Amino acid sequence: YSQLKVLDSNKGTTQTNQGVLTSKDAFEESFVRHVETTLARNMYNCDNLAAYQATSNTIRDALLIDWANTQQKQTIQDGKRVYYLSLEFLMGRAMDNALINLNSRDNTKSSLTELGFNLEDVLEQEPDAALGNGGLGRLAACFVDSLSSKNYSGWGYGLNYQYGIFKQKIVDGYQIETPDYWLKYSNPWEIMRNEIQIPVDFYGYVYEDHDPNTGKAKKIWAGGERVLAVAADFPIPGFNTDNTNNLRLWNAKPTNEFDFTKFNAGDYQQSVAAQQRAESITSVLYPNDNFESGKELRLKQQYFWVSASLHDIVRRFKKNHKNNWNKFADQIAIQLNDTHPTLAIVELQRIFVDLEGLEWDKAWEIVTKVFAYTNHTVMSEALEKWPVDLLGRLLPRHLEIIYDINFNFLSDVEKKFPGDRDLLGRVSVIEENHPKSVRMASLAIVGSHKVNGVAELHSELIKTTIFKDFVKVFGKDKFTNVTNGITPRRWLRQANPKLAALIAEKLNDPNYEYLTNLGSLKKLEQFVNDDEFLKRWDSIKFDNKVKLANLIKETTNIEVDPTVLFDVQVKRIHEYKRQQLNIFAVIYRYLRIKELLSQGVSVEEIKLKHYISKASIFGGKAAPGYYMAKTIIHLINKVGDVVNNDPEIGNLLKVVFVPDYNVSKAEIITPGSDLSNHISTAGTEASGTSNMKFALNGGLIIGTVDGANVEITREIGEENIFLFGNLAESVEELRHKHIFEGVHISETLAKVFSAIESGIFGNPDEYRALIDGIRYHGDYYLVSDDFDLFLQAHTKLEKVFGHHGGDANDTDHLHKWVKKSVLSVANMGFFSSDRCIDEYAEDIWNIEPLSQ
Ligand code: 9GP
Repeated sequence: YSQLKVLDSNKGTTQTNQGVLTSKDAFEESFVRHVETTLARNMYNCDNLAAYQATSNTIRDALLIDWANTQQKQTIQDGKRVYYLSLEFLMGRAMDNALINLNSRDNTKSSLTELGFNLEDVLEQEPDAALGNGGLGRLAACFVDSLSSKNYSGWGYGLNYQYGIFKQKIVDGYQIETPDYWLKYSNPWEIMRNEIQIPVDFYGYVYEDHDPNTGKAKKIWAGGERVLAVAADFPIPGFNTDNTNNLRLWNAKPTNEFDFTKFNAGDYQQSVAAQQRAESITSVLYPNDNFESGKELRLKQQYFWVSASLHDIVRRFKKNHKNNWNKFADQIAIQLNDTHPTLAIVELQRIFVDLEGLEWDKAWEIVTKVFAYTNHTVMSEALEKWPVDLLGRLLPRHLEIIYDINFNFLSDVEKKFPGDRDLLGRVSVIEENHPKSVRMASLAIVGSHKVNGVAELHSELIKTTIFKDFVKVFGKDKFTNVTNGITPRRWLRQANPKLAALIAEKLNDPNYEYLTNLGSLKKLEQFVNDDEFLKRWDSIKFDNKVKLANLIKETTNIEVDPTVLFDVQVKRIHEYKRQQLNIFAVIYRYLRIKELLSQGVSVEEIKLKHYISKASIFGGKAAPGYYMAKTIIHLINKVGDVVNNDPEIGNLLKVVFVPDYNVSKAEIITPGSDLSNHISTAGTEASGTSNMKFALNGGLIIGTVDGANVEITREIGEENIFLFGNLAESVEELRHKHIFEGVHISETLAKVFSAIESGIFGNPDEYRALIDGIRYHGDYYLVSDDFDLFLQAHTKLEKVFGHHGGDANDTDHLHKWVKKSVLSVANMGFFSSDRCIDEYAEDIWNIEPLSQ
């Protein structure tokens, strides 16, 4: 352990000799020391949990050295840094990822074995850091991994929620939410920085005063409530590099200032309660995905987080550059992950004008160079608007600044488009409605130099729909696309070690360098006619399916046969993602199979001529207040109860709902799928990233022409994906038709509806809203239009899958399905989040990697 750190302070950097990462003796010594000191236990009663804690502390010690060195190096090189502001970082588990990125997995595994532990069991002890809802938060987690792995100087800023996304239980088919107190055993990966405390104010009032030195008028924001933001840092190791960036998450704490007036008035309890309330700001993650709830506490969270982050950033800048504000935009880029951090624009303007005394125009010029905004959705219910009254009460000075920003902006628009009052109304940051509100997306666009969507189709759509007027005002160059990506370290190497190893072997790349150069997967194409290779590929998939079958057995008690087609849809439950389309198709399949059986067709014949055996596997959480999504979950579970308990059906069909879908379950489900569903109504899914994860793990996709499916198709080839459904350009027309001409329910869908209405899946009233929404209320998500196309796509793909039943010598399956699987993996290089971060760095942030 003592050899951990070899300082070479002359060069201003430290070199590391991280013995614990490479030497068994050093690891074991550190492990024992942590058991005895950090945990105050002894080796005789060291269980798996203690082993996890001692191991993570050991790895963390090594990580901290890289982290400290990186911060020192970044400060010395003094290049531009990007700050990624995200209200969600859905990190999942940290240990396995750290072991992989630090290249210490083998040493740790064998050291633990010598100490009497099994690495896999130890890894299982770690709770997921579930500080996010879905794609948006997971994207942020992939981005910080890529920032480190590609040697950029980049920090994440977010909130350190005590309760992450709720845990989902399924009771009698219903979703039940229980709190996720993930910090039960403390978090070895967090470094509490109690010395970094930033006061954040709320409420109060604004008055005008005069600067005693210059005599100029200035605004003072006074009174109100004060909360402290205390930093917790999470080192983010890069893969095959020492570069270790920082993820800083804020905790809300009460100030030491105590309200003595209340105390003297005998109201001690109230002043304590007020202090306790402070902590509630960071206590819980809002469990909504693609939906804004508009709650005051949410706005408080947003301001608390951006204010602390901005003051921290400005403080760091001033340490090196004093008040040389001209350099600010050369040193700092800030990316707004969705509109949640938009108040950062206002806060930086306030810091410059009110606190640092800059002229308004000068300040605004810097602000707009610093910020860039990523839009992640076109869905109106997810676009944030804050009532002016609420915002003005909570942040009175900010509301004034927003009005000033808007006044200047509208004056410019008026000059450019004189007399176009409608345009002014549409682009205004203030929506003159009831209630009057602040449009956060408009504010984000006005205050940023670039706005990007997250896949080509989505980036085009925002330019022609929700942000059309802004394209007119600012010109199209301000709008750009950066297609999302995923980190292949977690989503290939960690989730699918056998496949990652086979690829490394075939690419002759023992150090897995392809993981930071994912384009080299292309070389796999040369093995596509090699039967031995295809068999190995297929048998790895089979092993992963066995693992998934075990997870299903453990969590639902349902047995699925790993030789059948695993047909998966795991993601947040949302009407636009259309899990209802999928379960309706499952119901149809069940009804047809029953019909065939009743006509005397044998199971064997059904398998050969009609339906191959399959397991439909679902997973995902519904926002607690989202009735329709919860109804869909209920229906899936009830269909499962009927189908799985029908003795006639056997392994022809199983329907599974895996409870509490999260990152660590995704690491098992993704590699274990044959087929995954990405079947959103065209034009609604901005990108999707699980589609990338499945394809990178050799699963094929059934999908609509939506989000990143479009580019996945382009990369892997149309023949390797099963596309169906109406296109985005027809959606408006179809919706219109539904309203004016009614919805056409095909014969197949009608059968499904009448089965549900017959009560075989429980009380039909429970599904009334779901069915009526389609039949009588306009079928907004076009389930009726795509249903038969979906069934046809299934028929087609099942022919390709064949009846292989896990038989590696079934050459038909090998040559048709497995080849497609290989070809899709070989062409997924584009979807590495490393490529994505390089694009942001070059086109938006203007930053270069650090020299190593
Ligand atoms: O719904 C999008 C999803 O399509 C995308 O992949 C993800 C990351 O860009 O963001 C999601 N959007 C939100 O969660 C809310 O805007």
